[in-house]
Amino acid sequence: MIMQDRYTMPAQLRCGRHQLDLSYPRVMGILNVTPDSFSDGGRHNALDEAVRHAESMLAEGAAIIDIGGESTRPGASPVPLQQELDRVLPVVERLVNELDALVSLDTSRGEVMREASARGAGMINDVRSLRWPGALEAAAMSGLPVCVMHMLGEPTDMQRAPHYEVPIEEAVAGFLETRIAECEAAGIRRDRLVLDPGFGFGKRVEHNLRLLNRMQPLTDFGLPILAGMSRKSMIGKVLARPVEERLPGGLALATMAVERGARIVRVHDVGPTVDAVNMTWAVLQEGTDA
Ligand code: 7PJ
Repeated sequence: MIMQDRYTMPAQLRCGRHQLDLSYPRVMGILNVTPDSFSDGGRHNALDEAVRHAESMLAEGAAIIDIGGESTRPGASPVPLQQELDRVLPVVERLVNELDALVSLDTSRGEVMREASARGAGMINDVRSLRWPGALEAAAMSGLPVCVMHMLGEPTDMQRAPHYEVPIEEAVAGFLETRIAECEAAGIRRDRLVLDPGFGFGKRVEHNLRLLNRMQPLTDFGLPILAGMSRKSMIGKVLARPVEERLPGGLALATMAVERGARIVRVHDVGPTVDAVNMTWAVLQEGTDA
């Protein structure tokens, strides 16, 4: 494993026509276009409403809009390919053409990656880390940065008694090390990768808490880290809050993720998170010339 400190990681990520400056923490706004999106109640599935929602997240300071057409909530099954294409492609087109947004595509399918990159998407975000057939090749061909995420199992079964033989942070780092090697072997250069611990994906609440507290094995890769904990059940479990009351808990987690080295936080509530991470960053930067 190459040891680097978190400040030597690539600070600029070329995302198609966009350049993403990661010399400070950035916020990725979640735009679900699945009718069953658990925390939006399916309210953002109409095209116009999706565009309006993205526009407001950009106005609140989102650097990236992450579009997902497949629900990966625990227990969910994959949607048919055509349905995923029909859901996400019109949204990609409008966000790129009308808002000039940096769009990331939350997908595991090579076909969706190809079509979305042809329409101007700037990043690939695959919760399955390019393990589905054809995904590695499609991602490599796109030339776009890829977020590779740790997940144990599949969304259909991942929360059924997840168990690890080694400490969670070692399991996640080992998995990501293998995925980095596979990506590099397929022609995806290391400086195109973003790493994600995969909070909530095949992890118990104790695993999630420990992983956030011990991110160093992940930051040691010297690559940007993306963390997604917004409204997740780890907040619900610790604080006994329903999904619509998880913002304060989520802000605490976003703050902590940045303090532990994350450079992208993936959230539903963009405005409050931008303030939380900018405040955190000001403290972390005190005394430097940056
Ligand atoms: C994540 C994601 C995450 C990345 C989802 C939800 C579930 N992509 N897609 N990281 N979570 N990279 O938002 O609650 O944590 S879907």
